[in-house]
Amino acid sequence: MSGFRLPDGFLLGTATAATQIEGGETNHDWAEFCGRTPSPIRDGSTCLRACDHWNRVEEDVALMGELGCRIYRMGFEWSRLEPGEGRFDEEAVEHYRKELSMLRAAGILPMVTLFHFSLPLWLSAQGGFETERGIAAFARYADFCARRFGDLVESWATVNEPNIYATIGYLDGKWPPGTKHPMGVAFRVMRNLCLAHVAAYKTLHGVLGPSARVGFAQHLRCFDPATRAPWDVLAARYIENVFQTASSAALCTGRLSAPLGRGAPYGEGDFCDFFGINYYSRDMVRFSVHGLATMGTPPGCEKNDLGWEIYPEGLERVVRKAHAKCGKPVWITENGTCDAKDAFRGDYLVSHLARIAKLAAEGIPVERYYHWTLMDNFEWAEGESARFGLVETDFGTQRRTVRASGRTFAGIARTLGYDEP
Ligand code: GCO
Repeated sequence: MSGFRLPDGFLLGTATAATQIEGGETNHDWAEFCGRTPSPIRDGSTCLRACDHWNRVEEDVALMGELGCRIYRMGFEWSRLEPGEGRFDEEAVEHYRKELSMLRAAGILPMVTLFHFSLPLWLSAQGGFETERGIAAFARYADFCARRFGDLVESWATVNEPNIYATIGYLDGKWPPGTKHPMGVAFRVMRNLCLAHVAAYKTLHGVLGPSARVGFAQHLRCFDPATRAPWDVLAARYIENVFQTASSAALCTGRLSAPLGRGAPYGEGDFCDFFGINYYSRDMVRFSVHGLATMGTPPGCEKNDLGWEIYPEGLERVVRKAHAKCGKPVWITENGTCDAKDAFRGDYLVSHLARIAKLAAEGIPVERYYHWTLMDNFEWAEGESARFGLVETDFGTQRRTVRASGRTFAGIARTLGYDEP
């Protein structure tokens, strides 16, 4: 592993999501989902516990200080802020305002994600983003957040990973709503989430003016053909397009293309101030007569605890592509790995940041890196079993312990460089 230097002014921090860390909230679809029998969560855990962050904000902000974080991507839990349709909760507003102020006082700039997978129950009962009502509801919520938090939030990620949300929730049925839907429904949800971003982008700038920084966090992967056979090559290209290229274009420009639709129902324009990329891994695609394609990993590759290939070059590839297409500064809004033993997370971090340093040295504007994630948390259908934290969480006692990789991160965050030991 070689050393690297990031440009002056480069910002590092961590990313989290409200549902994955806060605990204690019963008024959203993930809480309802976790409560089903048999449990749809691998280890039977529920997001009601998570990291109890709602009651430990101060401790966790101090932890970020220890890790040298200059930025932090956090989520608002929509159901806490808007527990009933059009009814907003002042106590939750106060809570988040306090948290944002605490971060700023610690010298950490807060980015807020407005939608990170959990829907208030009143909205999931209406079908969430299956219909355009979801878009209207989201725009109203964004308007509220802009007015009440605009003075404290440094930047905004409207929606998180429309493509992952639609595929795992609606195609695989492994996340709420929890049943497999026809492909058309999944694409409609993806489309509506992209348009919800466009609507929220306009709303946030409408309230906060041109200086607000608004983008999204899009999940980008590499899709490579498993063999050189033309059908595998075509399948890989096709999957890349339907999974991420079409939705990235819709998020940036408001214009829909197949399989999401046609035209620009919410207007065509320039709808991101930064391109937020969540990058984790790559899939090797093989054409299949049964369901279009199957995904795998290259033989003998290094993998994390969840079997995802560790492929740092992929980060470089997705950044190049996204920047070439959209021309905006790129922020890595998530990157990290599942490693309970902390055996390879440090190397993962270093090898991925080395790619960022290389891109920045070439003049590609990659400006920020938010590591996923601060501490082990409730990892959706994997529950508490999948550990992505720079900090280890003991869920029983809620004790946090900084891992060796956390210390590596802190060193890089402070010096903006890494020297090979
Ligand atoms: C996602 C989310 C995160 C995950 C992370 C690790 O990609 O599903 O944005 O909430 O926890 O990606 O899987």
